[in-house]
Order: sequence, then C-alpha cells, then structure tokens
Amino acid sequence: MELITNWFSPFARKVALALEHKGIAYEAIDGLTHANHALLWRLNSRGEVPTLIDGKVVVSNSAHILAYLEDAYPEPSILPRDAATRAQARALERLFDTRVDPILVNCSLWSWAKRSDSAPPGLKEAGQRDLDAAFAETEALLANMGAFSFGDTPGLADFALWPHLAAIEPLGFQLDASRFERTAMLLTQMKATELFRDDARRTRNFLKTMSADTHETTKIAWRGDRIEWMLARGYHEWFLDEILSGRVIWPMS
Ligand SMILES: N[C@@H](CCC(=O)N[C@@H](CS)C(=O)NCC(=O)O)C(=O)O
Repeated sequence: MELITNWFSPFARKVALALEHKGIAYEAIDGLTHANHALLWRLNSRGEVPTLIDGKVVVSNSAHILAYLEDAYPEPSILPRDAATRAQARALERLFDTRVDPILVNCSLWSWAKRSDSAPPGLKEAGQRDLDAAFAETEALLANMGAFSFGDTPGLADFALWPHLAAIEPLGFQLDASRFERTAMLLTQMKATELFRDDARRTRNFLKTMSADTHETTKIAWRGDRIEWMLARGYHEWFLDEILSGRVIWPMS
C-alpha cells in the first residue's frame, strides 16, 4: 500500500493514524514535493494529499479513505458500534475538517509560508472566537466519551481531531480546560498515547527539513472551506490581493 502524504497535512496524518492503528504497512510518499508534483496531480484531480493506493484501488479525500479502509480492513474497527454514535464520530470529523482546519491554517500562514507581510488585524482574535464555538460543539459531541472520543481505544474521531488539537497551543491559541473539559481531557489522553506521540514527532521532524528547495512555500493552496472562513470574517480584500499578487494555488489543474 502507498500513501501519498505530507506530514504537515492534518488530513494525511489522520489517514496515517488509521493505517497504523489497523496495523497496515504502507509506504509514505510526500506528494507535495516539487519532485512529486506531477505524480500527485495524476492521482488526485484536486492536487491534494492524501491519496491512498491499494493495488488497483486509488482513493482520495481523507474521510473517503477511512471509509475504504474500514470496508476493506474491518479489524480492528475505527468506528463506534451503533449507527447513532457513528454519526456523532463523523460529525466530529467534519467539524474539525471543515471548521477548525481553516482557522488554524489561515491564521498560521505567517509562521510557515515565505511572506513579507504580517497577519491582517483581528485575524487571530476572530480565530480564537470561532475555535471556542467549535470546542463548544465538540464538548456536546463528546458527551459519552471514554478515555478516547467514543470508548477506550482510539478511532476515527480521534485520528481526525488530533492533528488540529495538537496544534492549538503551538500556534498561540488556547483550549480553555475550565470551559472545554472533555476536549482538554481528550488531548491529555492523546498526548500520553504512543500512536499520537509518534505522529507529532514525525511532523516536528518534517518541519525541520521543509524548505523552498523541496516544497512550495510562497504560493498557498486555497480550498473552499479555507476561503469561506476568510470571506465570512471580512478578509475579502486581503484575499483579493492574494489572488492579484499570484500567491494562490487553486485545487484544479
Ligand atoms: N478534503 C480533503 C482536503 C485535503 C487537503 O486540503 N489537503 C491539502 C494539505 S492539508 C493539500 O494537499 N493542498 C495542496 C497543496 O498544499 O499544494 C481531505 O480530507 O483529504
């Protein structure tokens, strides 16, 4: 099996965690290097990681890859047993994929991309406000949590949440444990678990080696949810300037 990945991508990390939890061996290929640019676009028509190759089967989009893995390699399962709780696990995945990811990525561009400007005023504060709203929803979805989101072993929701939750404090945001007790407990549990610690180490090591020689660091790939958050929070002029300055990569060839 091959995973077209990138260790900075929360979506690729989600899939890698599911593969590792299921004990499935895979070869990781960084799809976002200059060298693998053509390969990625051949496999994934949006030019995004992750994409999974399992023999003749090629699957893109992290949620679909996890669904494929659960169908093809059901044991150990990464889903709760009953349909209603499965729906809750997927709701958590979607909340972090589409609402939390845009905030963290958009507000952190200045820490990893090559830029000469500063973040527009108020962006970080808007980010924290919207993160708090997302954490409030997370608390409700975690109402019956065990050690992990839906029991005593990690599963789909944990794999989806971890890359984002692990980035909150390093990016200068807060997860207020007095207001978001379950979410904070979950993060503490993950930080004490080898599977998640290994993932964090891999990402830290990757970030030490990433450079303009190997990866695109000036232009930013803008997916729908990330654009939506910028526009919804009033940064349309900033975004227009990004387009006019040629710093946007669109997810279409
Ligand atoms: N919905 C997709 C989103 C994947 C995505 O946004 N991938 C980003 C990295 S986090 C990407 O590959 N962007 C292209 C680029 O950076 O060139 C999924 O869940 O797999």
